[in-house]
Amino acid sequence: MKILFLLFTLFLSCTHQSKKEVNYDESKVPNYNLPIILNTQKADLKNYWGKRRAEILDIFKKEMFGVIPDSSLEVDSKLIESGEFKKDILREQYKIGLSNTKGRIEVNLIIYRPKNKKQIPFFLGFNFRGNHTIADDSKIFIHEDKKDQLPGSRKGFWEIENTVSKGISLATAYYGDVDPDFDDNFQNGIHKLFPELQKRKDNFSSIGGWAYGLIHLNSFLRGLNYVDTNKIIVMGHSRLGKTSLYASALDERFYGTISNNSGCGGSALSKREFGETLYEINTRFPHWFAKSFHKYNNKERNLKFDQHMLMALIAPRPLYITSASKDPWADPRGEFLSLAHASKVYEEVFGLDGISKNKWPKPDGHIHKDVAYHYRDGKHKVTKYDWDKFIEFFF
Ligand code: GTR
Repeated sequence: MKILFLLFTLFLSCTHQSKKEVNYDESKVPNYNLPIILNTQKADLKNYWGKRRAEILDIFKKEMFGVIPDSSLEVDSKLIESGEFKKDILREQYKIGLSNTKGRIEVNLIIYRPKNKKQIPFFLGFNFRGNHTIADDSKIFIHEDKKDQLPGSRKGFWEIENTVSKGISLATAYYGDVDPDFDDNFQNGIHKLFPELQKRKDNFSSIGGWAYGLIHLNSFLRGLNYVDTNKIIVMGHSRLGKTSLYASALDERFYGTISNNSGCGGSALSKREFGETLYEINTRFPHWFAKSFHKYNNKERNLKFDQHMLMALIAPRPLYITSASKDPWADPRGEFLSLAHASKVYEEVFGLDGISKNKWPKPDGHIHKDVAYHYRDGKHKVTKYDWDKFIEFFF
């Protein structure tokens, strides 16, 4: 009997699928070896990077976010409403159709832009609760699926007047329009247009789907005559900050990238196992990543890649990572270290100014070089402090 019990315990510990206590103690971070991004002595690093970049992107597709459709969807659009929101701030609401032979989905995109300006730079990002929550603007259509959300309730996350008064536009859509955020075995949203991509281990995931959606919204914006196509910055918070990193890795037309408090599976190094772990994230949100990523649950040490490599795929374009001091679940220090390691590519391949030699700033400290980081004192969210810093860095 005793032997049976021992064997059973051994079996349980071998499967490693059980919940480990979440670690918030720096002294308990395991010793880890980070996979090296530039594993070469070659002098011609730019040439080498072309191949290495493709290899790393392939790892992220196969092992983490899943495959992305080869082809683009058809994009159709209709301007359904426009008007003046506040003095010199225009609002436009579009219905954007994304389709192929299997079907069509509709994304509601809202744009706020400065009046009388051409060649306007843009922040593009998804919102969590419907467009009607992003401003106190009674003209915004209430999202059918988000009627429970109060109009304007998320205006502090977006700070539209602040941004637009500085000559910058904002475009946003509810992320659930692209793919509803629950595990339905990929039957709805954008996935229903690609059923053939679901049988594989590196299946088309939800973060993959959102990123693919952002790529199409980027294409749409580029077709508007007032957009500065050289200055479209993809922005995302939390799960959508994980998405902005992947979207920018896939779509080099994005000029800049912001990943705000994106934590596990976003900016934070998984191998530190600090705060949210792969077991935690894959258990609670099994649809966010490809099935192939689940084998790393409680086995972070087996990863042959980590999040610094995802950031490196964005080089040499400006990249902004943030953390918040009251957000240990996202592992602020791991978010900073990830950017410090990714900086090697900015510095060694492109001769840019990274943060590899910088110390982790204190709360409310920031570092703005060719990449940027700030550590806001406060909670897991987006605030005016964040937007002010983004604008300071990018413009
Ligand atoms: C949490 C999740 C995080 C983060 C966050 C969010 O529950 O564990 O990884 O993405 O949600 O997106 O708000």
